[in-house]
Amino acid sequence: MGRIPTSIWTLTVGVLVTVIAVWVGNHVSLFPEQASLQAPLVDDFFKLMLMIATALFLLVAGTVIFFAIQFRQRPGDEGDGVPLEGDFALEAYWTMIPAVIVIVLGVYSVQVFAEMGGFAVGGAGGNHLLVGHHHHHPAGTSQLVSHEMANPASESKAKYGFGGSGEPDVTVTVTGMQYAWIFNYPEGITSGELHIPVNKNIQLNIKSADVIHSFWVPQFRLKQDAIPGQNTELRFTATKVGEYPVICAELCGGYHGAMRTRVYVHTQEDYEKWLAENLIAQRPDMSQMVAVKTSQ
Ligand SMILES: [Cu+2]
Repeated sequence: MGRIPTSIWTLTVGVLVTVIAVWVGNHVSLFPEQASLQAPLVDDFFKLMLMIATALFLLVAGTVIFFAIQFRQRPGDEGDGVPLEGDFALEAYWTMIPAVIVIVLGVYSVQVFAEMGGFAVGGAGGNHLLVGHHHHHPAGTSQLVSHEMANPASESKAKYGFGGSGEPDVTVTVTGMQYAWIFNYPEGITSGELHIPVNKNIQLNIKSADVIHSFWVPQFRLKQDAIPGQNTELRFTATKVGEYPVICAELCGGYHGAMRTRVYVHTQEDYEKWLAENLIAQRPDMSQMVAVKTSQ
């Protein structure tokens, strides 16, 4: 072992650590399935972090183990160790390398944030669309009444969240309250579950009726706070038909753990069917609401 130069050893260890780190990054999957266009952006970023973390772990743990064995106390050795103090080159390296890693991750994360629409909040005016939508419906009055009751704050643009520049295909108002999520559709439907079509540009206008909640769908890799008095926005495209959990990710009270529902990603056809079925099912309630309103 003594005959092999240190540089060869360093190179070998470096190559080995890199190969293992890259393999771990590409083969170890800690996340649930990807079900949105945004998911791969988050996962690629996590993959890079996992590679760096694996390499650092191997280097640190490897060095500790190697030194413990190589420089262990030999029989009959009762002396002190060599008096070492400070090493400028070494300290410069172990300051510079983490600094570079942090800067690279920082720049990359901002890029992912931008690609997901983090800098384009309120850009498309999805909230305005909600208001303008009534004109397309012949049953204008009933739509308007039920709608404004459901969305009192629908005109205010979101300041926070993930937006987009194009017009959304489907806009849903999401209300977080202790301890449930309520979904209001422009068509006048109110649901306890989120139903959306696959491969469409979805905009959620998120608000809270009481305390701070957080709308989270792990399979979409998306999470957005519901803040009382301040609407937020979430723009995404679901890519896989299926059923995924919606979880409140902000401790909001005693039953926070039970604040869960589902998001159903349908084909366009099934989504339209669901819309039609629920329009019919909810119509009696809607005309009742109108009747009450007019009789006052
Ligand atoms: Cu909650």
